[in-house]
Amino acid sequence: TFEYAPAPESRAVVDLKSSYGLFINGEFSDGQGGDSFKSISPATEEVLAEVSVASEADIDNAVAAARTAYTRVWSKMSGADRGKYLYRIARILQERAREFAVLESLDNGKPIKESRDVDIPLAAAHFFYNAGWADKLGYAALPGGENPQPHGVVGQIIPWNFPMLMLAWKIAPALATGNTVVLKPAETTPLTALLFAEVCQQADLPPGVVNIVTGAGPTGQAIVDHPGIDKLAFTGSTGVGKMIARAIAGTRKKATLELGGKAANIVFDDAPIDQAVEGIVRGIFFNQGHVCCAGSRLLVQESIAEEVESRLKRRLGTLRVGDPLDKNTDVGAINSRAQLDRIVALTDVGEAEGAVRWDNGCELPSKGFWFRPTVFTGVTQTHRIAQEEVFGPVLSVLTFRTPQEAVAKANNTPYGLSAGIWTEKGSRILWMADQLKAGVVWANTFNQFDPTSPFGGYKESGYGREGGRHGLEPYVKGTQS
Ligand code: TXE
Repeated sequence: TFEYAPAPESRAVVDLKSSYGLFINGEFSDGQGGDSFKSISPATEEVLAEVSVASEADIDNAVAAARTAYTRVWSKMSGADRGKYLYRIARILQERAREFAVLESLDNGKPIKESRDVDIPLAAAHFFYNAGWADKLGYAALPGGENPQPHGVVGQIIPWNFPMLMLAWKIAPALATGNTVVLKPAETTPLTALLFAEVCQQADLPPGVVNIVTGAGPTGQAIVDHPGIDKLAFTGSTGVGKMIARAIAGTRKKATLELGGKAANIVFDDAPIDQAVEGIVRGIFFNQGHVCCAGSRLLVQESIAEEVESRLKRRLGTLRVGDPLDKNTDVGAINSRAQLDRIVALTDVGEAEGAVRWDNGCELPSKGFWFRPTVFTGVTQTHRIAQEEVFGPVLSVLTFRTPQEAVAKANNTPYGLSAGIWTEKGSRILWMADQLKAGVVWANTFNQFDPTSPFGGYKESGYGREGGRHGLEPYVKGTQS
């Protein structure tokens, strides 16, 4: 292990407060229950800030504020005017991008080059994209035809792996379609959502249109159960997703659920190998593997398996693991001790079940939550590391002989969120994409995201789509989810 001093100059762009309240009806206030929790830096374990816990009474207030804003202001406003607010928010996000990126890396542990080049620019892009729809909903082919109707007040619960990006995926289409929002960020990464609340003030967004409430599971549960919520959107674990589906069964509430994944990244023997190796690395080590669509299973054709494995190990040796604020870092910190414990437990099972474990042997910082980029070879379909989401920097390698076998193995998990195919043959790409039970299929690339493209899963990966025109659908009446 080694000690490092977090890069101080980039940290200075963030005006970190020692404590944060809830953002309800356009203002910050402490939670009524008086409880708070600590948001800590996963890279150093230092306390970044004390954050209020929203109680049931606070959720009542947030929902009431959202309802009033909906009936008096937001539902009366023209789409063009709603769009102006969204454009304004998007521009402020661009102006304050550096501040958001540094705060995201501090609170989440992800490398600054990812928060700087992916999370924050994409979050702004989602606001721009949805702003463009706000006055064109009649052309969006949504239920409701020329006059699609919003649900009203939407409760949104998001995870910790892409805090700002998930916020943008949720808030931008909800607002564009005329809903108002009560959003809860994850308890390990609340800070960029609270900075976003400042952006709402800066954009003069009418009070109550966006409310940010912080806290853990019980706060989320209070949103799910609140009778004043018309629709829910959730991204997180399959367990909590199922619980939400049960909680709203028999009520008028709708829910969009984006849950886990166990994507196959499928490499054929005619693939451009160097590109494929980069795609495998990007597929699983991007964001420490805390990615629902991560390419956590490599399916490699038997004839090239040995070569791919050895190239992969060589490439992993070059990954720089460490300070999230260092521009050269490739792999940052694991988001929380709880997540690190889960990764350790499941990788121990992988070893116990007989898979061969290899890690890149890099030095790890002495404080914080860290896990070395790890590869398991000799994995079979029944191994738990081939079936369950590790949600960490851990790749399971399986082999196949024929395209049919690749499809059968790729589809053989409870999930169906994404998949990747590496081959020179266009016809094979089309055939595979059709056979794979995955909401997103990438060909000769992986983990590419764009606001114009819908994202979402099959099977236990959830239902409903986010992004693109399809991402507007769940926010208007007359849809299934
Ligand atoms: O998720 P939770 P956790 C998977 C991944 C990970 C595992 C556990 O495999 O290892 O889930 O992560 C809120 N009612 N994913 O425990 O608990 C919670 O406060 C309402 C995949 O962190 O699902 C947070 O805001 N809300 C995933 C959000 O749910 C509740 C991303 C997600 O946390 C609640 C995250 C309740 N009873 C984890 N309990 C993906 N699809 O990207 C918790 N929450």
